[in-house]
Amino acid sequence: MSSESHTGFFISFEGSEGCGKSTQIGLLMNALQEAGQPPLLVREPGGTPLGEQIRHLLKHAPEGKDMTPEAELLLFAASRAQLAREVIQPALAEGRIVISDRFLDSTTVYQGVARRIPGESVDLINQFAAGSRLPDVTFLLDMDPVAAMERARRRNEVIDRLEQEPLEFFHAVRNGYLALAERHPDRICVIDASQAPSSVSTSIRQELQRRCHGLFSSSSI
Ligand code: Z5A
Repeated sequence: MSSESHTGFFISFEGSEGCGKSTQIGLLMNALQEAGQPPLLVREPGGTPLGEQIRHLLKHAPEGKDMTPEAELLLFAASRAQLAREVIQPALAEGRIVISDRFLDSTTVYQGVARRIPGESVDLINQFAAGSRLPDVTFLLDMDPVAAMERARRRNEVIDRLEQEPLEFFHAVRNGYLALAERHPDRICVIDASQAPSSVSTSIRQELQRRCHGLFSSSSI
């Protein structure tokens, strides 16, 4: 699919909680399977046995209650460092398509913009943790955070530590993502996530087809 030094294809999904990442990833997984390109799916934080323990600490463990922004940043980075080397890089080296539910842009925006950790520190730690391979394309599912949160609440799941932040936090996240997309227009593709799931999914497949010509048959877009 690519040159020897840049094998496989790496796709990440980003956006506020409830914007529809899992839904769209599921639809894309099905489409890629039908196209004969079964992808590998990973999530952040998590995706490895170590990363899943870190996920629990970050989201639900009582020990995380008074976590400092700096400790939070380093835990997300530790999870990513393990995932990148244990799972993502080997799969890409085999030429596979890898889909990640969040990757380093989440840290740039949540810890950098919303938690106000200086950008230079976040960039340095992100680079160290993720290594040299960045996503080939990132789908930013953009929508009003209040509407996204309402969608998420309808699932009736236990509310985790990050979800308890005030609304301003999630507005900062949205604005942070949009500013990041302006800085990386070639990599980050902004999709209107307020549309129906099938329309969002079509926009994503069309963009992938544009970047990887022939990935889908024209009848499946
Ligand atoms: N975080 C961080 O701070 N720093 C980092 O570096 C990283 C992460 C990597 C991870 O949470 C938290 O960690 C996250 C950021 C932070 N915290 N917050 N807040 P997570 O992994 O548990 O969850 P999430 O990534 O935030 O997403 P989510 O809650 O799983 O939502 P989603 O996957 O984007 O949405 P969904 O499950 O597909 O859809 C939500 C509901 O809406 C569901 O009932 C769907 O059926 C429905 N839906 C989906 N699409 C539509 C459309 N188009 N119309 C109507 N309804 C829809």
